[in-house]
Amino acid sequence: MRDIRNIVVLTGAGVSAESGIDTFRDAGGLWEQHRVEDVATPEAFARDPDLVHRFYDARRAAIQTKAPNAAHAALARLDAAWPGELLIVTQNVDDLHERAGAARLIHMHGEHLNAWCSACDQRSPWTGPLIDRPACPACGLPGTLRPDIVWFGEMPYRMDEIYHALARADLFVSIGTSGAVYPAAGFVREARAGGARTLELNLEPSEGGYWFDEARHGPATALVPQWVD
Ligand code: BV8
Repeated sequence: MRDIRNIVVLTGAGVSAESGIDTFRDAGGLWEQHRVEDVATPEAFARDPDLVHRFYDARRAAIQTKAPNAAHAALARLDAAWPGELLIVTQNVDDLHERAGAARLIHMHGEHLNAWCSACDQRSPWTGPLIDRPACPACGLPGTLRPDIVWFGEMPYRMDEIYHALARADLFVSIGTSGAVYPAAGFVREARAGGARTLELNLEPSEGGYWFDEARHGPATALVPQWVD
């Protein structure tokens, strides 16, 4: 087996579950009887922007009351100590990886704490509930901000960098994701094609669990420190 120098870690909602942030399996369909797929789309935003703003304003407020857990902390320790290449790709839009200290990090599905202006196309730090139609910090226009979140049907961020890292990876570790959403769900196959070993750390087997060389099942706050340390 070749030495492990370059690592790619993919995280999903399961890594933040023990911080008290609902995963999509828990929240899906529970929120005002809407499936996330029905609320997290450009069409939903065009159809009913207040519904979508309420959904994201509520989730953003909830995130700000949560703290990183032992899994986020272990990944931050790995990031600080790993001498080779390391990239943490998160599907999550919370900022718990950053607050734990991770630096080599990509939010492929956007970030709750940013807003994106449809008038000037600038992204800026979120300043308050978007349902109140605050002015864009960059261009000053009111009512032009949307959540800086990649919705279903939209292209995830920084995919070139992610595929480049997957092609070079010696080890791919998927943590706390159901493997239900693409293109993230296909990363394990990209990594395998590049010759990487693949490891899944998840509460239960994911939809793509059979693609992994090894799988360990249990809570992330137990499995991730055990793997990192
Ligand atoms: C795109 C932001 C193309 C929103 C999100 C048919 C086949 C294949 C693909 C498609 C298809 N139909 C449509 C598509 C494409 C679509 C897709 O994949 N749909 C799915 C539903 C089939 N994908 C897209 O649209 C993507 N874009 O394809 O663009 C394109 C090309 C060119 C030009 C333009 C466009 C964009 C997808 C991004 C959508 N946005 N997030 C928001 O956050 O509000 S997705 C959202 O759901 C999350 O970000 C995440 O990615 C996904 C949920 O997944 P998980 O994170 O895995 O969460 P989940 O709850 O599902 O699972 C949690 C896991 O944790 C479970 O396994 C559980 O067991 C585990 N767990 C729980 N507790 C713990 C734990 N594990 C450990 N410890 C614990 N304590």
